[in-house]
Amino acid sequence: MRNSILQDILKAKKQGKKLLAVLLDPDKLRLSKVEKIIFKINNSSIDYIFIGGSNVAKGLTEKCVLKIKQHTEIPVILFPGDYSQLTPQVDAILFLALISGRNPEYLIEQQIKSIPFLEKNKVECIPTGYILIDGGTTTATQKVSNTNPILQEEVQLIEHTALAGQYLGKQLIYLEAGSGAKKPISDAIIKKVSQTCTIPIIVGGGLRSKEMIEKAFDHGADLVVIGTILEEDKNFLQNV
Ligand code: 1GP
Repeated sequence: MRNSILQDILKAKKQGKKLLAVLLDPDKLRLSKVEKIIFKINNSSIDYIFIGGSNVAKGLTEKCVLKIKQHTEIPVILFPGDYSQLTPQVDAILFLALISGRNPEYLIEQQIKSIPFLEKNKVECIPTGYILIDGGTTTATQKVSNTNPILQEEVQLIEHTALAGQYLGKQLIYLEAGSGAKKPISDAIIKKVSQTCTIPIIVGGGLRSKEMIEKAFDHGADLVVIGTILEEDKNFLQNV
């Protein structure tokens, strides 16, 4: 039997192996293009395919996952914008709590609404503290969740939020500048959070070059997520 995704991520962290994921948003992905995109992903160093978005029509995530799964063995991890995106064909679900925000809907309500699905379907769930940090644009997450991101200057607040997440039992911390961010998560934030937390750190939002990805890894990111750059540069995956 295959290891759980979380065990794989923990093992990679222990071995100092850095992980790279692509984010595919069902709302932006055309089903007819999936095969071509997955071909490129299969021929790259991508470790995981994240799937999810802030505004996805009901049933679309499942259609995308089924199509992706026809063409790859790379694990597919659901990164849901809300509980309606839950689908059983994924290899794991990031069970998110938006701990940077103060909206109970995204701290506990959505998680409760997920329970009927989780009771019915046996899918690995990874408790993840999701921290939205200002990336210089108003993100879809911010609008949908009706919460404010933490300012990049508030390094100590970000560090304490991440640590509180760890004490609450989260297994991963996701530092998110937002898809298409102008300012990715700063080196100082990544360094501070990765030095304080013992759990793996995911970093995403606004990373648009190989150098930026490497810099995030060098400062302590264990897993980096890229999305927008794949739309902007169709050949990007050949070089990472
Ligand atoms: C969003 O962090 C990811 O969660 C990806 O961001 O689209 O800016 O690469 P980008």
